[in-house]
Amino acid sequence: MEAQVQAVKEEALASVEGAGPGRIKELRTLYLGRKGKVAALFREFKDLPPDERREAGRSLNELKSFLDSLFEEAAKEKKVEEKDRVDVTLPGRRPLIGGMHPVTSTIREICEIFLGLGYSVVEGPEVELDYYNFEALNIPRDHPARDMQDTFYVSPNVVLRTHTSPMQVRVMEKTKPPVRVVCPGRVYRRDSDPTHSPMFHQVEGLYVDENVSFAELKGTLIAFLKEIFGENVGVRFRPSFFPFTEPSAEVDIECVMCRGAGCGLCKDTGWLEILGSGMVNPRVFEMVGYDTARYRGFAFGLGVERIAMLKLGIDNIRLFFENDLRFLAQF
Ligand code: 2NM
Repeated sequence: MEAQVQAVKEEALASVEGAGPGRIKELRTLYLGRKGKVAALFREFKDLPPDERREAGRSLNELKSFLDSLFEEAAKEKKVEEKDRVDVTLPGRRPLIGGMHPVTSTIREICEIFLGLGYSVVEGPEVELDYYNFEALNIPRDHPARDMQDTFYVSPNVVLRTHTSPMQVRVMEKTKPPVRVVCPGRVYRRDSDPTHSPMFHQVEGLYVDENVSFAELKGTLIAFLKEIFGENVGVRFRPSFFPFTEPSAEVDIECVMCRGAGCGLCKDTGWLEILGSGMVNPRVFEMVGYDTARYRGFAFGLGVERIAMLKLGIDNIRLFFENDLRFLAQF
């Protein structure tokens, strides 16, 4: 009996060598199944003379548990091997490639147009003195724009800039005309709904020289809007008011959705407000030390997200700031 047990043991050991998971299962049945080799030995065991049974019984039970763990270990090893194997026929994993944020590409596009018209691009602080954000722009102490409702105050004399014009004041303080600059950047206002975000981006432009006229303001802004929205875009100028310009004009373009027919986007007017502009108020020039008899200028300001939303057909400003790749990867 002992010799038979040894033989089965060696045979089993040799059989698992190199066997796949399916084969190991088969081998298990072949050795440990109801009609298997171990069961056959147990049947022989019954016919042994009583004095041999004790020894043989121990040996058989040992064989059984040996085979049990042999097949179990072999199956486990197989699984690990499969998991760690590299399937060289699988297609490779493509790395995610980043792209430019639509707000950034819109800022670039806007600045590029003004660079072509001879303007420089300048950037400045987002945390700004009340003086540059309001005072120097002829926005008086009691102006509604200064209200705590609209402006983030850092301290009584320091604010998060509500527009990028304070940077233009800084440029004028340091530079004699002619001045041609555009100022892109983040601005902050206490405002939040589908088309307003407490942080958004502006580009403001300034042109100062002798004999700058309102006709040049119109020509420049029409040329700009044609580059951005296409040669055939309709443009109109409406009288408006800003403390830092006089006269002031709001500029509309024909609705990009209904082309002037009237729809939900343009509230049935056929027109969309796109930027603010005007001839720089001489009081602003006085504050930066420019000779108001000699110099005139025009200025304008626009919201970058608004332009990007109209160009790309986006109806909620939040989408720009949620960093959802399902949105961002479309651009
Ligand atoms: C606007 C509308 C009109 C503006 C004025 C100035 C400055 F510094 F020259 F006074 N910068 N930007 C301006 C004028 C901005 O935004 C709607």
